[in-house]
Amino acid sequence: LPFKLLHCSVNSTYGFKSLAVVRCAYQGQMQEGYAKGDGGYDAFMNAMKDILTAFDLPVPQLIDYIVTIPPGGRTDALVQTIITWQVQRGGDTKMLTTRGVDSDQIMAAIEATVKMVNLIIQHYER
Ligand code: ILE
Repeated sequence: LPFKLLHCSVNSTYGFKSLAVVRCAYQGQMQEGYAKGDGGYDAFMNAMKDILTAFDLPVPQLIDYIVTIPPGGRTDALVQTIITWQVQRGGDTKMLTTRGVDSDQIMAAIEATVKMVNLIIQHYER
């Protein structure tokens, strides 16, 4: 896949805003984002916005975000996150849905997000 997540740290603390540090690679270049947010995923997406903008890639809008675990779940259960995005590029609007699965709920969402960026590249870039 052309767009890669190299490193990501999301920090949630009680009483402070969440913080995210993200490093991504695309077309032989590296970009880093550092942002706070209202929740870990918001912090991650704020960092991603800077990275996507630096790479001149469209920043999608989140439409829906669904988190599920298997019935009779345990705290070590796998988490599935399904995210729906709206992407605008040159007058064209698209809806995309991606899915991530990981035992860590924030990483499941991050996996879905990286898939979304690669789908956007597939649709809009050469
Ligand atoms: N604000 C939350 C978070 O950052 C959710 C994001 C609502 C989809 O984790």
